[in-house]
Amino acid sequence: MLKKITDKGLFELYRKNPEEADKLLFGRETHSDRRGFLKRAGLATMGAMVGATIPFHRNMPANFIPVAFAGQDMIKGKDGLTVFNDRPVNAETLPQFLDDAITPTKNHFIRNNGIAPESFDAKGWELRIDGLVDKPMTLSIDDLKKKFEVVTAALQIECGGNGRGFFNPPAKGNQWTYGAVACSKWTGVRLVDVLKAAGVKKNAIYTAHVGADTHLSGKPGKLPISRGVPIEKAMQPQNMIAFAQNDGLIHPMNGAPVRLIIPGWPGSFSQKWLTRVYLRDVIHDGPKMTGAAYRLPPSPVAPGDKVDKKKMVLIESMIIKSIITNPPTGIKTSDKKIEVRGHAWAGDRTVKDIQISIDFGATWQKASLDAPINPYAWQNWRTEVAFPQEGYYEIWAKATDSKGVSQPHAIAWNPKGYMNNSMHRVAVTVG
Ligand SMILES: Nc1nc2c(c(=O)[nH]1)N[C@H]1C(S)=C(S)[C@@H](COP(=O)(O)O)O[C@H]1N2
Ligand SMILES: [Mo]
Repeated sequence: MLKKITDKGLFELYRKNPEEADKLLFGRETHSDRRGFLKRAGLATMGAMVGATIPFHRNMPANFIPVAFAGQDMIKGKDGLTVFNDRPVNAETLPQFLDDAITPTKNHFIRNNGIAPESFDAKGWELRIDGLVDKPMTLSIDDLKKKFEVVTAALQIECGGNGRGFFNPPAKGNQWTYGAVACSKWTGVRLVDVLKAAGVKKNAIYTAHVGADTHLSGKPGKLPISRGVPIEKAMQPQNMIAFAQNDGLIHPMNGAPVRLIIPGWPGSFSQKWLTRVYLRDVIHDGPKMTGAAYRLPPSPVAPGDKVDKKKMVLIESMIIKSIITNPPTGIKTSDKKIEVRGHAWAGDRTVKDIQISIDFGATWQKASLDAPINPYAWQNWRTEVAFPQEGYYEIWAKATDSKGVSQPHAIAWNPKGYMNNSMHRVAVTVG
């Protein structure tokens, strides 16, 4: 097996047999157990591949791909990501690499349902706007720039399954921990301006989004994902057809050359490699819009309960959540005072308060919280905590939204593993 991995390379092995590759490298049995560390054989292999021993390998999180591999095509231009798989590519960002107020492109997570298109070239790209509109249009990226007002905004995108990795019993799908969220600065045109130019017909009630990626099965014409939003949501001015990320080109894995951004709602609405938006007079029923996809039980259920698919309801706005980006979990420090900081967001709402505890929730201190720099940007916060003596501490963060709803301790379990907004906790040892 060791030979297999050195002969073929890590990514080849991941492509052929992800379970086996994980087990070999990280010594974990299933996708739901992420606690593995590099085991002896895996460590030797990883060492051979980076060309040296890895003295601090015990600190390497499961699945963490060393930056020495960043030349690999799938993650070129990305850094600090933990890769779950490469077909399709799925990779999240460790909380400490989400520390910036605006997420650098290299740290923006990747969530692909299918195989990315072969070309990310803006030249010749066509975006079709049709369905229930008065004037169907085909637009180039230059047309977008010329015909519509160009806008820039920091917009937060979170995958609906972020935090799924902590579900017990586990829910199938990517075992995201904290890092399927980002807030890059995007430039593009407003979706509403484009829809208005096309003329929204009276009977249009839903959008439908199509991208240029292909289905894992390779079946021509079969879409990996096509989601849509109610027309009232679509007409909100913050939704963007974006052609730039952080003043540069959009990263190929983040949807170059053009993508949709529907901030505050599950990331799945934000179609990458956007080729078509059409308007419908029914709730869109494309792939990942039907069945149990992106749906929650109508009322809370006990962990493991079976829920009738037909009763499940579509997720719209994401909910109040926060992340601690400093300190990184597991650090040892001799400082009795440290700055704790991170971000908080609340879907269509705003965050009004963030509280920090270092005593397992007995007492809380208020952190200083910035207003969003524009609607649908995440909000940055910081505070200093003082540890009374040496020892093991946990820092907990709890945000509250504009309607007074706070993050819970416990996970609101649901069959598909969505919307885990339980408090983020990091471990600190002082001494
Ligand atoms: N065309 C296309 N768009 C897509 C997806 C996809 O698989 N194909 N994944 C969606 C999901 S589930 C999420 S969470 C976001 C993630 O955006 P990112 O990969 O740029 O971080 O893209 C969305 N847009
Ligand atoms: Mo997602």
